[in-house]
Amino acid sequence: RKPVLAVVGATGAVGTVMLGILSTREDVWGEIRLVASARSAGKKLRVRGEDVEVQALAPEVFDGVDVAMFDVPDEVSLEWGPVAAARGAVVVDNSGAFRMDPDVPLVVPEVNPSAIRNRPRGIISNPNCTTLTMMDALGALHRQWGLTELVVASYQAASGAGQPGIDRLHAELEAVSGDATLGTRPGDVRTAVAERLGDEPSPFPAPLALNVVPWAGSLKDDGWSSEELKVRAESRKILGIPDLKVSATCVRVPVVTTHSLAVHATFQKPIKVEAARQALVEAPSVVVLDDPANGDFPTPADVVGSDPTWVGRIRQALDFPHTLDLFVCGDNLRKGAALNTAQIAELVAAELSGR
Ligand code: 2RA
Repeated sequence: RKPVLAVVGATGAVGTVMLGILSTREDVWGEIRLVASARSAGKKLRVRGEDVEVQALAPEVFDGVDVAMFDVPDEVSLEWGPVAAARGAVVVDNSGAFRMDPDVPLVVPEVNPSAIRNRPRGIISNPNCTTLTMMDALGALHRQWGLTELVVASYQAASGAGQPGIDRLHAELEAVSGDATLGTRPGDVRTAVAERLGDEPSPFPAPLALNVVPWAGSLKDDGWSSEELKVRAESRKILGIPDLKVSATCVRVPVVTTHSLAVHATFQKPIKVEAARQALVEAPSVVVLDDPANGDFPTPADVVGSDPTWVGRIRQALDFPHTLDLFVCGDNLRKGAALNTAQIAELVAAELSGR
């Protein structure tokens, strides 16, 4: 019997991409059950070429389910993940609720696939999309040179904040269109956005159109954002380097989908560009696009909708012989969320069917 899959949060931005991914990857699933909040129950969504009715989240929807993928807010995962696990499903969760729980593995299939086997709570976590965007590239380099320090700046897309983030960016872009003087006087973009969009709540703490916003997540101690602390803690856990030195600055940019990172990575052994490039070319999920003389490097607008992690601008840090600088782009809704979750779920499916 093929395993039964539940997709919880099927109607969100990640859920929508997930249904596309499930429709195009090798079909390892028997029944696929779609689950969302009561508000969306009864809606029909297309998966594997069929219309499937969305069911409201309730304990019974997990009966007979082998694997349950969750893409819902932390508090919903916290409450319902254990309910699904208690009913026998292996939960693959994309929220932040369980990622740092020592009894919950945090998995990137290209980096630490065997971690899925140690899941005493029946829950496996999917990393945050910002961390995930650089993990398979860094995992490939770490295997050969031993990563010791990581300094990163992120350039995060609006869809990291879900469909409300996408909708807000488009609304702001419309609000600032048509006035070629905007962006030349202090506060003019903010005023134009406020005049057109009024009090409509935004997931971003400043206008994103014609701007960059050095903030993602919530405020933690000493001025750090939750997103920056996740990059640090999750990188350590996934790569299995508890004392990895990490410093991150997370920034939102007016891009719809695909996160980018400027990475300054330091290794135990001296590292040269050509050898690093070779290791990245050989990493199955990484594509190297690095020919600046011809204007070739990854950009979000070009790589959105694709599965790989794209790496370019690979340089030897001039004053640091053990350090590489590189630029990484990855679709935050695919490898950053739905695709990695699907890959983990497929590993579990293979395990359950004894393959
Ligand atoms: C963001 N990483 O980009 C978050 C979402 N998971 O906002």
